[in-house]
Amino acid sequence: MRHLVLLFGDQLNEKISSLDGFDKKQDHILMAEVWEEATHIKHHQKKLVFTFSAMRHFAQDLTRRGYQLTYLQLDDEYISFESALDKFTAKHKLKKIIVTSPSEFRVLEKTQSWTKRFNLPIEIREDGRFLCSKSQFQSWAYNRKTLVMEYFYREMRKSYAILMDGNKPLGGKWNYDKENRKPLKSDEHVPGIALFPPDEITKQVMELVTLKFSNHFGSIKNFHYAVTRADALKALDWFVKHQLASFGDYQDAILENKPWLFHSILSLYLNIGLLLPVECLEAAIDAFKQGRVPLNAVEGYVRQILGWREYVNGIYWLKMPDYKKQNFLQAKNRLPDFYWHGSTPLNCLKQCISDTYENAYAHHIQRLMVLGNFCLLIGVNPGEVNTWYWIVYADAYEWVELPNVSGMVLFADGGMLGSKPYAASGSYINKMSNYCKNCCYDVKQKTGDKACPYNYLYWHFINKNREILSHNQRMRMTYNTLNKMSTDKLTEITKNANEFINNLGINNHE
Ligand code: FAD
Ligand code: DLZ
Ligand code: SF4
Repeated sequence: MRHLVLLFGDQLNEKISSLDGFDKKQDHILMAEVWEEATHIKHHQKKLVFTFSAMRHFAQDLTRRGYQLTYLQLDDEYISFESALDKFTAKHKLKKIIVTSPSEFRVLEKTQSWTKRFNLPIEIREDGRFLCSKSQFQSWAYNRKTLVMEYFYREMRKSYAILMDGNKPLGGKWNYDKENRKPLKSDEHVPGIALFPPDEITKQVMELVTLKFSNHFGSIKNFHYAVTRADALKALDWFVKHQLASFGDYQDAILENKPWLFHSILSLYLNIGLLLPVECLEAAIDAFKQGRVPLNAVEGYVRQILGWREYVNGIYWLKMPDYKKQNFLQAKNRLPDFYWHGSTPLNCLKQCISDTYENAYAHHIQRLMVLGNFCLLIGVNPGEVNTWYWIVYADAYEWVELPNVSGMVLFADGGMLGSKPYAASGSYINKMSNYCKNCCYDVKQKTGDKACPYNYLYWHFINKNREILSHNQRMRMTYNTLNKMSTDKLTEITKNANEFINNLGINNHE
């Protein structure tokens, strides 16, 4: 045996860089289900089913294509990648171990220590699935006063010549965000998503997860995600045919009991490797060129994939490991228990937690403006919020979860990712969703027993962080409004908010 390629569980693509130059006669692949990865955080049960089933299908696929491959199923012997490699390197004489750079800082650090441990050269190759390499992002970020995503996105559009008319953006505007904020009527038809019933392999994994991980968060029932590349490509096709045309218009909308709306639900497949970002972009742009989808929809989608997705990956690798420790607003409270069971009278939170529990998925505005916004307003410490998001979503890996949570939601990085906190009162949730109609609170009331808690929590948050945030130009109007508020009103807001937070039992007095 010449080279051993260790394929990590989120690198499920034949085009992964570690397989470049693979010699089917002399080289070998190792894939391993290991306890450390499954339990270092208590992943949602559906996420475990998705990951292990996709890994097993991919291994089967590669073997059919003539790759020599050893697949280790979860077993007490294989605690970690190291124990899997210990066993393998003891049996086989190798010249080198090759990996594509792992997507997580913790695992990269481990990998870098393996040369010493196994007394073998370890070749760590760049992950070519991203359209902006770590070094390209570093060059872009170097010496910039601000790392605003919009500027990065424009550079990416230019360098890949996507939706461009020469040097100018197609249609004259870089961004159609303002047109992409339409609320949806409750009776509006939504197309649903492509569903893939579990096959034998998935059913076996479901049994394993039920047996070993039933104490993890989330429902295992009704598993319907794609676990093969062929099915993930069908899901992409479905999105482009049935959802993309309305993706832009209703990007920020929320409806009760309609978890998918016009979202693609492709993040799972992109992040695990079953789909490549470039092929999602090509499919969307082809549909636009054929006149099947409007510009605001395709631009909205391109911005998410070519802009946000690449940008958060760039930020993660630029700023780790310090990024994880940031807590600009000094938030210390604990995460409310109901984030784990959804039993709360606040209907918006109850619905979003229930969707998350059922599907290991919630769409962007649910994650940002309902679940995240609440944690921001009640001052939950970034560590616990990050862990929750990392556990509960099937598409969650630290590289993408951390910048979204610490940067976009909690303003824990002091404004590197977002120029101001995404704090909002109940009226935003009422404008974009139909949750408030079925809630015991009144979204129109600002204070008092019946008032929507988001309303007084919002002003309490603004008031509490006055010293830190009032210098921010983009917060000027908000502070002008606060300054005009009567002392009585502000006292009532503070009283309501403190009582509410005390009743949650999350105060950390340390
Ligand atoms: P669509 O609405 O169809 O969007 C299209 C694609 O754009 C997505 O598939 C995704 O690949 C990409 N995208 C869009 N927004 C972002 C973003 N902000 N960051 C990175 N990629 C983006 N996304 C994850 O993939 N994993 C996470 O762990 C994750 N955690 C998040 C936590 C919070 C608090 C927030 C606010 C956002 C988070 N996101 C995360 C981003 C976004 O919410 C998800 O990518 C999106 O909901 C996935 O569903 P979709 O595929 O249906 O997306
Ligand atoms: C998410 C995950 C889980 C639950 N289990 C495994 C596993 O057993 N083996 C594996 O190779 N990968 C797994 N993964 C994905 C890893 O967490 C991911 O490969 C690392 O984050 C790489 O940096
Ligand atoms: Fe949420 Fe407030 Fe609306 Fe209730 S009234 S659903 S708590 S925003």
